[in-house]
Amino acid sequence: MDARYKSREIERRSLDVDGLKRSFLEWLVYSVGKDARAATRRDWFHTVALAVRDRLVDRWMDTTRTYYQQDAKRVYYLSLEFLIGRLLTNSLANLGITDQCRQALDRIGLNLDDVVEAEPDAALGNGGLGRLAACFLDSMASEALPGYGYGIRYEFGLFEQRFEHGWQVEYPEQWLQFGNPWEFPRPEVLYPVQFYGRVEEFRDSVGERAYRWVDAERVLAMAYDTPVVGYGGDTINTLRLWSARATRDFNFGHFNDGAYMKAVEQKVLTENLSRVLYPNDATEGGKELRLKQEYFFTSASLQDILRRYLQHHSNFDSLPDKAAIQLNDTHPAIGIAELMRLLVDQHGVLWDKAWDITRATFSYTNHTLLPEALEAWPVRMMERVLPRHMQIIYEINAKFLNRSKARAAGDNARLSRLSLIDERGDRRVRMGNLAFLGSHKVNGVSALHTELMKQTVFADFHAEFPERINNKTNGITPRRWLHQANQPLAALITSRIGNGWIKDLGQIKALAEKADDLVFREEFRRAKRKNKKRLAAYIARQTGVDVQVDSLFDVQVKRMHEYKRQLLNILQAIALYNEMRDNPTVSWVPVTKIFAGKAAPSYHMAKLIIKLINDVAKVVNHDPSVHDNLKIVLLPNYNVTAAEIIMPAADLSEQISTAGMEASGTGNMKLALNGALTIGTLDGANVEIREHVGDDNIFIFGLTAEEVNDLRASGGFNPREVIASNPSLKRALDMISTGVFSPDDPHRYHPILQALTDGGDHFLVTADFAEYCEAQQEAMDLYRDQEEWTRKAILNTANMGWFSSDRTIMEYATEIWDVHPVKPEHPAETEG
Ligand code: T68
Repeated sequence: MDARYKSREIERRSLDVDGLKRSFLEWLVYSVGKDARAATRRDWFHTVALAVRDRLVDRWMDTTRTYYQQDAKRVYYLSLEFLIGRLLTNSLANLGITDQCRQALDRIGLNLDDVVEAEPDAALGNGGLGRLAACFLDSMASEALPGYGYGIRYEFGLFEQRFEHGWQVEYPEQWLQFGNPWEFPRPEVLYPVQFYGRVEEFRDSVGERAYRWVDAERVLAMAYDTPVVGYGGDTINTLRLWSARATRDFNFGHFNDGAYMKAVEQKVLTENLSRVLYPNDATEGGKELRLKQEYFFTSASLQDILRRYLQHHSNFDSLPDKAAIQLNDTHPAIGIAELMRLLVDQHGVLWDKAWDITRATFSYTNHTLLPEALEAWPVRMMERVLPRHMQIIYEINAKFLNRSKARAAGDNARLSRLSLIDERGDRRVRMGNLAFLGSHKVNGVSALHTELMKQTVFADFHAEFPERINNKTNGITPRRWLHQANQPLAALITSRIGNGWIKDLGQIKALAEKADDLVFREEFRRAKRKNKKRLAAYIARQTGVDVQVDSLFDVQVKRMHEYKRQLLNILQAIALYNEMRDNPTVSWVPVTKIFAGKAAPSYHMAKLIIKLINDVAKVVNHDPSVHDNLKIVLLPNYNVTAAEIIMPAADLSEQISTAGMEASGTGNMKLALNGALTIGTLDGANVEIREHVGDDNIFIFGLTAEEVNDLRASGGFNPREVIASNPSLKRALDMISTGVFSPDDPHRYHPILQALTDGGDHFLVTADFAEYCEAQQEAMDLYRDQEEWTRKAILNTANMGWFSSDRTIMEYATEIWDVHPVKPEHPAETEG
């Protein structure tokens, strides 16, 4: 090989400062095509990302090759969402070259932090569900598990949120606008995916009845691969995202009859399939394009999985020994019918055998109990879009109900609840039931949620298959959420207990004995203060509001939803505002209420609550009579990058959902790990957080899930009475209803007041208000005692080790997937 190329190749692997610097300068010129004097910050980001990418390609290929050579069992995580965020800091940290990179850039006169800022957020998800998938990718790679993520390469991620006159306005989010240096397009990895058409019956070679799907429309799924770097950089897994491409016949079919423009138009329409992420959070619209997205990525992924399997096998008997497919919610649940179709129609496997293989291969994670969020596709739509799948679903259902009938002894109500088809009203396919039936394991995402699954949505299935439901309490990756996002605290922890916690978060427990150490407390506070200063600067930049760094940072960041009860929080803020004005001579604990979160564009109530928070903030922040003791901010465009600034800076973590409604929550874990104290209900994973951090180190209030259930069942709750008997609540609501916060439109908040009164207060905001205010008071009182507060904050950090997604993912690996770590084999690095 030409010596010049050879030296360049070695350069590409070099991890020292000089090698990195030379790579940067070369990449800038030869790949980005810019002169150092003309390069923008974005050019430098692309340069650095490409140079860093060079340093992981070898080990990426080693990882893939090792899996292949060992024919290792792989796990395939199918998810319509991967909320990844930025990758540069993450890749550098996981490769262990952050310092070298910083120095190399320094020598060119650049600052790494500025370069990092030029990376757009990969926002291919709505919230917790998508972020969980991203944490799992990090943990699978860090635990050396042969894991692949499969999803959609949306051109537009979750919308950008801006506030105009306090109202949420959505703008397209164009993360790919300037190219994506992390991805590798694979134009040769292309699978056909069909829609519409009809099913034809025929006799196969042995005279058996068989079916084929004909006259269908065809779309191609093209792969884009992104390397997923595990901590330490040894294992580098793959995230494969599919993009829709029109077939070639589409492009040229009309050319000859002069309909060229029409053909091109058709191509654009076809490729719209992967254009945009649906911004739904927990409400399913029944939109045809959404169904097509679900089937598109699921079918392409399954074809890819079978192709990989067939490289080593000639029949499908051992598919379940070689592939575990995890369904992240029901979004990819059509995969169960698709695998049946591929096995039976395309590969000639007999039905019963195919069903055994399918069930042994799939498992399903449920993320919500909210009835309106359980996917149910109209049968008529399914028949039209996926006619063969509809047939297969009928067949699965008939066989299942027949078997159950024998045991149900005439209990028709029970049978109709077990059915895959909801026969009430327009007939619908219950995707949750399909996912349950087609999986060998079904899990919830916190202990409470899993128990409620057994008692509510899946009660009948649980009776039928008592071994199938299991719990896998969610977790978060300590790499992104502590090591990268909170460098002051990470450095402090490492200085005391070493850096083993990054890979094994359980070790962080050793901090507990430092909670009584005054010097350690002081340093812990100093780290928090640094983070709060950074957040204060961010708040000033984003909202123009100046906040006191030494005030209590009270943080509620999550999607805007009535069940999450941002309304409860803002009502308490109004009550506190009134108290402060009534008692100006009292020395108040200064409080900064920090909100952030997007509302689904069609969720009017959530958008009205956003407007209310902004309206209240405007009044409070400009009222001199509270002497800056209360500030309220609603940060626009909450995303992963904003979360990385907010989580480390919080003192108090708001986890105040109506008990029984938040499946788990993961923001609760990020905040507690970063030393915030939780104020929360006994909902989702809050219950387990309390068990780990201890009852004394968390503020629990409100009705329990059981009490909520009883209260609703008895119908014995009258919000008007509750309001009448609580003067501070009544006053807050009166202020809203008389237009104190909306003088331009005094009736603006009528729908909110209506929901709390005539509407019956479904989310029990008024019912929990008094106890919530008491808990808030307790938190403020404790905050005065900074030593005691810090002690509890340290105990929170120290006791959150169990909430690492490494723990979660290893539970999935051993209890659901039977997948084991595989260490990549690296050929000698110096080989030429
Ligand atoms: C969340 N669900 C749960 N859904 O609400 C949260 N839904 O409690 C849990 O911690 C988290 O999942 C992880 O398990 C969601 O985030 C969605 O984003 C969503 C998106 C589309 C349709 C329905």
